[in-house]
Amino acid sequence: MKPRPRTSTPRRLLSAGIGLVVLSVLVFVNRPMVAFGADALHDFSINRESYKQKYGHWSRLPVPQGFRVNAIHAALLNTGKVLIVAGSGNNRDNFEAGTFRTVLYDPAKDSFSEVPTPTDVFCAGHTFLPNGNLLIAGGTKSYEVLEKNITHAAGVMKIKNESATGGPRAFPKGTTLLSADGTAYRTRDDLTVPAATTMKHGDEVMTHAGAAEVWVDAVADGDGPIVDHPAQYTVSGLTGADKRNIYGLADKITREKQEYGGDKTSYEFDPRTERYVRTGDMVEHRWYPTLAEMPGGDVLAVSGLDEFGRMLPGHNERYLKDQRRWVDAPELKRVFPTYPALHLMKDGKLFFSGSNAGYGSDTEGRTPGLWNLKNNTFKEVPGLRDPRMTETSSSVLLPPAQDQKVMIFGGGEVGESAVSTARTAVADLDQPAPVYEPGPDLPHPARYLSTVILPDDTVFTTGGSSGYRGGRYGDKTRSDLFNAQIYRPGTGKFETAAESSVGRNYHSEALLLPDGRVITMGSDPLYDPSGRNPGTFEQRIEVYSPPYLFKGDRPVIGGAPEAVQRGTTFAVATPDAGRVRTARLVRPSAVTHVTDLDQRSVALDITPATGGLALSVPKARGLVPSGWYMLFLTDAEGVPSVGRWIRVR
Ligand SMILES: [Cu+2]
Repeated sequence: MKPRPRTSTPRRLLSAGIGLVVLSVLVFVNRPMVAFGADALHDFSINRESYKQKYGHWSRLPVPQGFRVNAIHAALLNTGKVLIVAGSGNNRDNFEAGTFRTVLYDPAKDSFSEVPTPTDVFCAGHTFLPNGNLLIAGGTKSYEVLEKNITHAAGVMKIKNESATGGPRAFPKGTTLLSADGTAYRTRDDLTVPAATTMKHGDEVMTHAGAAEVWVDAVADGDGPIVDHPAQYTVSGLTGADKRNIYGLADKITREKQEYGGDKTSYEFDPRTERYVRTGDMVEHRWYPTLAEMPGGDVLAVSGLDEFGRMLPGHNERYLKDQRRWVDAPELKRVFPTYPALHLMKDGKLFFSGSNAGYGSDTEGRTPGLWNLKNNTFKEVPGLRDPRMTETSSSVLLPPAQDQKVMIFGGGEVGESAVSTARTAVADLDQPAPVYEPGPDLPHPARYLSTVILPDDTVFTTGGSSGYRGGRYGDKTRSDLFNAQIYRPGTGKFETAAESSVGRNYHSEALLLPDGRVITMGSDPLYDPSGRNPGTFEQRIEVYSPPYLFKGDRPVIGGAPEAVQRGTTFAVATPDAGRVRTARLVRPSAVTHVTDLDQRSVALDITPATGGLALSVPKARGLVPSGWYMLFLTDAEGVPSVGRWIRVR
């Protein structure tokens, strides 16, 4: 161990004192210098070594112009690089131009590179697979249209085919449908309607019409073509039996707001080739789905908006990782709001913390609870204060994962509501009848708070805003929060951390880097500071160095196996065996909309061994899902090693 050279304490105090005196004089005698003086004093304070040791330190990451993107999704790959995905980046011009972006940031080399992005993965779901690839599914097929911009009536029409003999029928984009009074509507896409199917029930033959849905637009502008009730439509050009057998049905055709429409494409992002590799499509189109790891390593896609912007009514599906394809999962039908936070627990159940982002029923599917995938039962977990304020909250499986405790932070009421909460709560899911117990309040009510598990068994929380998308809260037009804090599960308290200098609200993310720092990105305010004009997407990136990086030498991992088996013990070489107190496998983050279901920290039992330590990996797959982890050795002062990548099989 070689101690890091340091200025001696008395010298540091002396220089600090002189600096303070000089700055104070500037502040008092030179009025025009006041602002500069205060800033300089602040700069001076936050750059003192003693300050960093207590609160940590933020720095701005210089991002070359060509790599500044709207960070909507971020994931740490097992190459140590950060995948930053924008897709169209919530920018209509990009969407219409087909400009979809993904960049990779390599923190080890401090370099960026561009990755070709085949479709608009904006607002897809993602999770890491056991092989280390990032499964990314869903995204954006169409952008929302606000009511004020809608010039003509439109809606979803179901085209039905009662004929079992004519085969599937294709209708090109622009096919006209007519209402009873002759009003014309045109289809927006090509469409194939399957033939009817027949089934024998005893002597009776039952016909089930084939059906397919398509978006239709009224040919004429204005309110005339609005139909506010279910009605039938004829397909223009069909005659005879065709005209009787094939027709359209629509619940309503209106000039209401059109929501974003989901996509069904799916990829595995390969960290080695750094490319998107197409898999089979999803069964459903999904915008804002959660991809949750299942106990066996397959993945469940849950919730989302369909291609017409409608909430999927509990239709979930699973990814068969070995076949690289999606299959319907009607046995797991269950309604959740969009981006539900589903944490994999030790026994294979998924805990829905209540956290979610954006859309869904006001009432159905918002109650926290344990979802048993074996029999599709759901056991509610009661006790959450402010239960109506779970939208835009965040939640995390507290470290170590063995404690089986999930904590929820902040959140707001459903939709564009001015109401948000500072509440936190912790559920101990190892209890036979788990309940949410109150945790300490956050310093301010917060939506979109980022939560990052650190290697020293604490949780760093940063960013967020009190108002909806950084907007008005109380008497302020902007409500970004710059305070950061570290939650210590051992004491159940928050400790103040250094303040960030960039506000982060909607569409922002933070994740742990292998070197123990935290990177923060994104933010998508609805309005500019005046509160009247549209906001600008935040493209600056910051990096936070926690206090443990200013406390001296870090334990060193000299050698470790590349892969280990669950339930076995492996050896690590370290010259610091004597001072290491904990060993953790930290699973890398894959985060969007402050929902990060991948990150978790698993405790390894430590025993002394020649030349280092022997570490034991727990047996339960629900505790340690297969995949890549960062191994951190941490000393009694909470100073962690640099993370070393290990694959758990
Ligand atoms: Cu979004």
